[in-house]
Amino acid sequence: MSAESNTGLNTPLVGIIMGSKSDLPIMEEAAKVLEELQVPFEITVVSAHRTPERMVEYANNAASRGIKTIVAGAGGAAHLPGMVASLTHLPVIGVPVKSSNSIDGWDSVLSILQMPGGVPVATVALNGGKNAGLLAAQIVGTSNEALSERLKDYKEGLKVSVLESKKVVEAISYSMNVRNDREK
Ligand code: RP5
Repeated sequence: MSAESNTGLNTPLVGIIMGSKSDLPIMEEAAKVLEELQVPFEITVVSAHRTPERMVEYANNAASRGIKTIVAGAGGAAHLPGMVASLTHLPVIGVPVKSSNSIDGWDSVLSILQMPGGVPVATVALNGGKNAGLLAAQIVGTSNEALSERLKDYKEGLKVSVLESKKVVEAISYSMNVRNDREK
């Protein structure tokens, strides 16, 4: 699965990987936002524990294939993001997943967050697939003017939607006040 870009960039720039297919509902949020922002990506399963050789191969070859950043999600004893970061110079964004083998999510968060000095993983919130995709787009956008413009539009869209929701909320409180005044 990959997204086509209208910037002339068609090879995947972001690699989305996850420890298990069961992580997909969270990790596809990263894919969706990359698609929306027209950032070409690839998405696959790479398990640190069940396919360690595949993990090493993926991390070793990602940069030479043109990948600029890797979004890695895993749950429980979530070693995938940290191990991939140990094998590549590319920025790695870690997504802690609250999975079936996760006690309460803290295990996933801390496994990804508490990296030793020298091997950073940019860790997003628990189940934060969407923000991971956005952060990946922002990394790619630092060297892509068209994408950086789309990111500015995206941020502007957030502002507009909050201002719209503000109107709806204020209209509710206005009608409640009117009703209260009538009942007095
Ligand atoms: C982790 O174990 C995976 O990333 C997943 O979050 C969790 C459970 O995997 P499954 O048992 O659902 O395959 O390695």
